[in-house]
Amino acid sequence: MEFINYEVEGMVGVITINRPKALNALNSQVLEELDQTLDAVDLDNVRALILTGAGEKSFVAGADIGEMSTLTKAEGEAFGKKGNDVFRKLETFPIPVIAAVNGFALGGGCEISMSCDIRICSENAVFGQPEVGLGITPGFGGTQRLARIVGVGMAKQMIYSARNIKADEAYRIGLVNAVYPLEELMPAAQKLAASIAKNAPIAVRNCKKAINDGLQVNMDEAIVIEEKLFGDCFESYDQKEGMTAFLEKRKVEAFLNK
Ligand code: DAK
Repeated sequence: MEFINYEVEGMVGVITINRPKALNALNSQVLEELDQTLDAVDLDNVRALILTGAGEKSFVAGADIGEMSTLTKAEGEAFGKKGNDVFRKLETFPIPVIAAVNGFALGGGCEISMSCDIRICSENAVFGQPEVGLGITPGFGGTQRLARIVGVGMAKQMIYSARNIKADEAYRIGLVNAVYPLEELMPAAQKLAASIAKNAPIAVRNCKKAINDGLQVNMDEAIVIEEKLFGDCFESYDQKEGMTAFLEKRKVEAFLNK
């Protein structure tokens, strides 16, 4: 792979978008490589992912403006679909994904971070949806996910005005869960990922699915989704081990993802 690095440490996989000369902007090749990387994740052994950008300046500075500038309507639609498919794959990926936002997260960069389950960022992070200043709408889900995360009023203000916001404001409006000095960001992401990875994997996956799927339907249907995923945990080795350990007043020996 030219633009994606993937490393596994323990039960955590780290995906790094590695195109620092263009501030990790998303061109077609980056999107294809990211798609292939997600397909290759060993879900038997990896229990959480971290997504970050190479270098100290940028997470992802958006979709590649050079590549987009000459697209026809049909090509623009195809590019949008390519991005949307991989972003959706990330959003519905069976295991949790943490975005460690280490700098610019503009346009498609903000959008890819919003396809992750959790966002944390460095103090130099900058978020924004500058598309209307380029004559386009956000095309990788920004109009939909930003409104769901920070609320309709704030999302409309950010998108209509194309104003970038800094890390402290992103934290204040709930776009990120925490802000760290740059050098502490990846250790914090690793620690968070490890705290997820130590829990029962089937239960964690079912929680992700319950939250994601439940948000798409009304409360009556959402509760049924939760019931089914709750029931699905029973008779698993991990459910038996988790509850037996509690009753025997001992620590869980190991969750085995079965
Ligand atoms: N695309 C391509 N190259 C980029 C880039 C981008 N988004 N952002 C930065 N670069 C490149 C620069 O061109 C420059 O390359 P060289 O000139 O060195 O060859 C290099 O990265 C370093 O950038 P700067 O020299 O500009 O660095 P500065 O520190 O001065 O400025 C900056 C950093 C992030 C403020 C600035 O680079 C900037 O404003 N970048 C553009 C940010 C932006 O507007 N991002 C949103 C892109 S629009 C859709 C699908 C998707 C989308 C929309 C629709 N459908 C098909 C419907 C998504 C749209 C977007 O994401």
